[in-house]
Amino acid sequence: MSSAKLSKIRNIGIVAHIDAGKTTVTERILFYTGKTHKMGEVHDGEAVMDWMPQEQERGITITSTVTACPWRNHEIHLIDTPGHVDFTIEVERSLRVLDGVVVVFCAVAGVESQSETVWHQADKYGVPKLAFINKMDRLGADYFRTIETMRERFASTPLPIQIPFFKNGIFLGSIDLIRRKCLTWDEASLGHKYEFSEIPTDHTDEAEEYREQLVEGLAELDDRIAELYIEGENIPESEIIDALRRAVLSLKAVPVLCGSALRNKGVQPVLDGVIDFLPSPEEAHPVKGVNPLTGEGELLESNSKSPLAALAFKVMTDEGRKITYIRIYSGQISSGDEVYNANQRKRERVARLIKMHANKRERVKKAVAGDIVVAVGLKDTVTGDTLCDEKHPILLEKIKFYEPVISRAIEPKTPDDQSRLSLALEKLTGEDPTLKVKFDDETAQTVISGMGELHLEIVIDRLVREFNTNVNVGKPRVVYRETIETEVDSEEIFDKKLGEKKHHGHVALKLIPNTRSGGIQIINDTDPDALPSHYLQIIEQSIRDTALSGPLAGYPVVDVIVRIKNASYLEGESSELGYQVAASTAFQNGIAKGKPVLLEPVMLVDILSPGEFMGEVIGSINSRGGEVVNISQEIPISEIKAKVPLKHLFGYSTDLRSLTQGRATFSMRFSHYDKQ
Ligand SMILES: Nc1nc2c(ncn2[C@@H]2O[C@H](COP(=O)(O)OP(=O)(O)OP(=O)(O)O)[C@@H](O)[C@H]2O)c(=O)[nH]1
Ligand SMILES: [Mg+2]
Repeated sequence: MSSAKLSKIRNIGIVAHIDAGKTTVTERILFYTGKTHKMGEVHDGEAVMDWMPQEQERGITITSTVTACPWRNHEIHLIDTPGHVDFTIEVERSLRVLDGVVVVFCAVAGVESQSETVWHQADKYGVPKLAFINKMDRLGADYFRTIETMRERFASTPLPIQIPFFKNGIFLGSIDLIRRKCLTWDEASLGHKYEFSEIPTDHTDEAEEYREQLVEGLAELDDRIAELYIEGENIPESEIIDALRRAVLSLKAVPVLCGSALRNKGVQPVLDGVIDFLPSPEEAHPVKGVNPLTGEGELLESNSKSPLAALAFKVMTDEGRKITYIRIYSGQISSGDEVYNANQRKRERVARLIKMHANKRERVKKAVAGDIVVAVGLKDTVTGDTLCDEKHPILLEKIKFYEPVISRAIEPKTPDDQSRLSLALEKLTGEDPTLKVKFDDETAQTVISGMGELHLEIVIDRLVREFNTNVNVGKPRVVYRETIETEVDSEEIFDKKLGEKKHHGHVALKLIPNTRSGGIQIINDTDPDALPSHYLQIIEQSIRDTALSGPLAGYPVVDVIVRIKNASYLEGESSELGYQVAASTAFQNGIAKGKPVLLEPVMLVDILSPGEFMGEVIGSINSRGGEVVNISQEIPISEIKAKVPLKHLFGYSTDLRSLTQGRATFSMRFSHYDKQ
């Protein structure tokens, strides 16, 4: 593909808090770009993008869905992501492979907690944004208040390029500040047709005032506009669009638009905004990789002629087959090609390439830099692996995963279920890096752990429906961590003859309590010449493996600094097995001596409630051992942020609903681990 073609691609994600309207916006996009001929509604269980039965029944998105659609001679690859915090991994990995995002806000609820989280995630990956303030048709919608909150909370400047247009209190469309036009949508065509007309005279003053603010805001960020502004020139449309594009790509500004996806208003300008302001793969922040042979960093060129570099960002089972979503950063892949998996150091064959449209597909022969496609036939590739050219190996940065905080024991109902269970769990964990499975020897139960109650509920539902495996399920339980409270020394010598061979290993460790969230940190204090370096790697790996199960209740050990003080070497007798056992035993004994304690997950809870229930809400937090960290009292909805131990939050949504006549909502995300 020539670079002219690359400039006509946009890889875009739609991200936001749960229920902001991401899927509804995406369904309109598919409809207006001619990809679907019928508009599916989330609340009817008919959204094309929410194709899993679990999504349709609950009216929420669980798994991110990729689709491609044409607009203004460009090709937009779109990923609709879930807003529920249990599925954050879906957002994280989407942001990792996207070049730009549309952040959707609900005009009534404003900037909700998960929108804030995804905004910061996008900042972390340097992804430019466009903001769409949705649900302008609802009572209590407040466009400017939402923008004010964005200004307070985010580093980049929100610049409204539209203001809402109401008539007799009814939301009809928007006023385009750049083009000085009024946009209204035709209801009969379900918003397919829309009209640019002159701004009604009673709105011209307001429109000019906000246009002036837009130009002033841009002048502060862009020298070219500043010049024209000082000269007092009338700044042409094209200059504003170009300057805004520069400001968005450099992460300084975010254009803001408004609409009501459900009422079919305001969606096409979002597509225009994607083309006008968000980057093509060539303009996206350059992707870095490391050459595994030299350890040196390399910047990748977004070019189909360069050697292949692609990231596997999602693995799924589709009609019993394993499929792998990949983003190609440079080079190209044709079906039938052999590619090199640099993480696994293995060659893999791409049997087929498919372009996805929600859950429908189109076979393609070739995919090039900038594309997001599905590869069929990759047997060993897992989420986060890099596919490349064996002659030019490269490792792209891994995707960050989250550690599970909730577990449930499951037991197969019949021997047939038993035999299906392990295969089913293997497939599910292959798809979902945040799902962990452990077999508990003592109780002979399988324990699955994940990000939250909903996450595990969906896993169990899929076991039954997709894998025909019936299980009895235990209550949800908190996943604790273990750590030590005092510093200890621990030394171990392993010396045994196994068969004809002697095995020697000697390790002396100092274990020191680390700060919270410090993890396991291993520091080598031994003389560099004392021990061949591969034995040191064995010692480190053995410590990390042993830390997966602590002495108190088998939970992972965290927050310990491990100093390797000494490890003696005996020529001819030292062995891998010797150091492995010595390190494991020294670590285990040390933790048991170091006053081990349990750490519990504490969640950051965000409650939105009408002001009249504040007393009840705060009372409910206190009674659960929580601590209120912030209250912002606003009309009509107040927000309370609190930190509450996860073990006290089971069933909280039901309690909160009954306390507030169903009018408060809450969301939570992991905050930190703390002593009980
Ligand atoms: N009044 C009104 N309701 C809307 C609008 N957009 C979406 N909704 C409704 O809001 C609810 C949630 O919409 P979704 O599109 O599923 O929201 P989402 O952001 O995809 O939600 P998750 O994927 O679960 O995070 C649905 O009932 C929609 O019909 C709008 O513009 N106005
Ligand atoms: Mg959705």
